[in-house]
Amino acid sequence: MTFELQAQDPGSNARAGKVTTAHGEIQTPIFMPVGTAGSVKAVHQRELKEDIQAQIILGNTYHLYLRPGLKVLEDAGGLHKFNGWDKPILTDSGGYQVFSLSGTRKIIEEGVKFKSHLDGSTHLFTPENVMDTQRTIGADIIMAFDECTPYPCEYDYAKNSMHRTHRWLERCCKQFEATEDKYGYDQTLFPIVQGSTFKDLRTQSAEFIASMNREGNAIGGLSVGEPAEMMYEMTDLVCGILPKDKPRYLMGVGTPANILENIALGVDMFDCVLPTRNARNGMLFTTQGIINIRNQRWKDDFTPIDAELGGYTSTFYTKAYLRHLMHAQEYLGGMIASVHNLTFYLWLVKQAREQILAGTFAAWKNVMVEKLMTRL
Ligand code: PRF
Repeated sequence: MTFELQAQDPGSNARAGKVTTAHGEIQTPIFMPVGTAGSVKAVHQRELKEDIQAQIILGNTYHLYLRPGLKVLEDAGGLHKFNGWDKPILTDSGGYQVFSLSGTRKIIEEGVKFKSHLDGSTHLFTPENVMDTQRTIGADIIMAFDECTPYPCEYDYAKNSMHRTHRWLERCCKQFEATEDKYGYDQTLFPIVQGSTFKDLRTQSAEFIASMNREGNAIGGLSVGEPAEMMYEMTDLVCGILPKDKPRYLMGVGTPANILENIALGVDMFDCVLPTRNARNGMLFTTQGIINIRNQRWKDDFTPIDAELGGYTSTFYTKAYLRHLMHAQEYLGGMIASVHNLTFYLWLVKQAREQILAGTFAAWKNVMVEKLMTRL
C-alpha cells in the first residue's frame, strides 16, 4: 500500500491524498460503507459501484469469523471472491465488536474470551489469531487487535487498557510479519491509537503508534458517547503527532458534521453504520439537511428524494413514495434509503476533496456543517 499526499488546505489541516492498494486506488478523504458480514446491508454491489461510487468497503472480523467461518472464506479464495467486490476492502479486527456485541467477555493478557452473540459458543481472540483470521479474510487493509474503552472511563482503567493495547500491537506486528498473504496480493496492517479522553494518554498512545512505523494509522476509542468537542480535541492532538505522510483513519465516525470537522483536523478515512442504520429507520441525510421520511410532511411531496445530489436512486424516487414504502414496511424502502444515504456520504467527501484541492475547504466546511445538520 502507498499513500500520496496531494494537497493541504491553507485554512485548516485538511488534506487530499491517494491510497493505492492491490485492489485499486482510494481518493481521500474517503468514507467507507460498512459491510459487517460481507454485505453492505440492503445494497447491491452494482449500486455501491455505480450510484454510490464507493471506493472501499469495510468488513468485520468478528462477524465473518463466526459466520460463515474461516473454512468457507478460505475455500472461496478470500472475501473479495466470496462477495464479488473487487475493489479495496478493510477489515476491523473485532477489537470493538467483541466488546459491544458478545454477551459475556473476559479480558486477559493473552486476549479476549467471549461468547458468540449468535449461539453462545465460547471463543478466544488473541492478537495472533486475529492476524491469522484477517489473513484468511484477505482484506487489503487489516486492523490491529485493540480494546476500545467505554466513555466515561476511569483514568487508571484507560491507562492500563492503553498499555495492553500497545503490547497487543507488538504481538500483532510480530505475527503479521511472520505470516504471508494467502491469495497473492499484499495486505497492510494499521495500528490503533487509544487513550480514552485523557490528553496525556492520547499523546503517549499516538507517539507509540507512530513509532511502530506502519503504512497507515488509525484513531480508535472516540465517538463512544463523549461530547463532539471532546472528540475534536482528541483528534486534533493525535493528528499533530501521527506522521503527515501516512493516511489517518478515524474509526466509527460519524455524522456529516463530524466527518467535515475531522477532515479539517487532518483525518483521511472514515467508516460508520449511521448512513445505513438510520436509513432503515427513515432518517435521510440530504443536501438540504436531515429529514425523517416517515413524517406526515412528506405524504404528498412528489419531488425527488434529493434532486441536487444526483444519482439514479436519489433522483428517480419521490419523497412521498419512499415515505409510503417505509410505512408499508416494504424491503424496497430500506434499500432506497440506504443507497440514498451512502450516495450522500460519498458525495460529501468528494466535495470536501475538491474544496481541499482548490484551497477553499475551511470556509466551505463552516457553511456546509450548518446546512447539513438542519432538520427539515
Ligand atoms: N477500535 C476498533 N474498531 C472500532 C473502534 C475502536 O476503538 C471504534 C471507536 N469508535 C469503532 N470501531 N478496533
